[in-house]
Amino acid sequence: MAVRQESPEEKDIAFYLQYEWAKIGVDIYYDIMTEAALGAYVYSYSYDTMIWFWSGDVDPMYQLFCQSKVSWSGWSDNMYSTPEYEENFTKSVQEFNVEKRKEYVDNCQKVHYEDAYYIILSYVDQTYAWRTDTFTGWGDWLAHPGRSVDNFWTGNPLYFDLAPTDNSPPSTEAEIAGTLGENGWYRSNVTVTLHGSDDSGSVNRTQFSFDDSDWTTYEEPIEITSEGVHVLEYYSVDDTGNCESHKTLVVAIDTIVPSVLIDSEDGTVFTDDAVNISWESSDAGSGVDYMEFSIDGEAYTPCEDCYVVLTDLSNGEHSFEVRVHDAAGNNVSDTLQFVVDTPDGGISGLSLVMIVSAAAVVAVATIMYLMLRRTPGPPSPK
Ligand SMILES: [Ca+2]
Ligand SMILES: [Ca+2]
Repeated sequence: MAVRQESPEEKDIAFYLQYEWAKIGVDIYYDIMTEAALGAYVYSYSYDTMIWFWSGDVDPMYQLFCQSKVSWSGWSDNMYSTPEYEENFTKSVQEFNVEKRKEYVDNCQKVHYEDAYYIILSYVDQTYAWRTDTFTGWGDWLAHPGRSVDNFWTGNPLYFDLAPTDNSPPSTEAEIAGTLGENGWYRSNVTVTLHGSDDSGSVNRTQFSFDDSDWTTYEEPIEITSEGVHVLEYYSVDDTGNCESHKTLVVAIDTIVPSVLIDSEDGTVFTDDAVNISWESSDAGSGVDYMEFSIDGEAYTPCEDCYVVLTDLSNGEHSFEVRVHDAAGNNVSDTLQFVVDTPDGGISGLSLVMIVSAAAVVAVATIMYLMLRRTPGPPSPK
């Protein structure tokens, strides 16, 4: 007995037959072989018995044909033929009347049964398992039994209708609404809207996790209202179950201006030529990015430390402003109204101009003196 090695059930059946038939004195020896080897063996018609697999169409033509002489050296497994079978089979394929044709078909089955050239191994609770999620187009097998997978002969519509389902994951884009400041920081609350899309299917759901929270199904835009750096992770799944790789969105919010406080009080009188002004400043959000100061409303000058030493200020009232910027672009100022009162009166702007002018006059006079000295006289006799 030839048995397919690919079929565990058939190997079990062979073992069972050997065991049971031995009880009534029938010895069976079986060879387990590949289906390819079994096919070559069977179609050489040199075997004794074998176990193989057949399937059937809804229409009986295919199976009756395989038991007819016309399929010898073709689909016939066993070179079976009897005149009665051949006559009924030939009439069954020539008859157009359904009821009449059924008679010929039934006759073929009767011959088949009585001659027992095949023994049908029937397993009532035959179980099939296959995935329906990787292809679409299965149709309704109850309404159309011919579509089922075990009716494959003569171009089962399944094989024309089945199409691979969606194999690619969806994609999710995050849309951010808020007031974008500097360096990627937002200076307002932020609303994140997630848009999932799928090229060849439809998005089943979008999931998100905010600052390491449990994964939640996205239903409405996500409002982020707290200061600081937040991490939003998200992904979508399509109807086929394809899952997008997780994406990460970092949202940094800093809506609060830095703090700044000049150490001196308004009205402070400085009696030294070097006026020291210091302040405290910090920013708990994006941090202090840079500082600048202005004297008496003039242009801002950058400064790195929280103090300046001012010289060259004339005696009298002055104003000082320090402006502190955080990395998000928020800024704040503090001002100081102060008085300079030094014994020598300081060096006013006017006196500076006069000193520079005097220096320039000296320089011009020196250059003219040098040029006059170099003026060549008449050539001296040799
Ligand atoms: Ca997809
Ligand atoms: Ca800030």
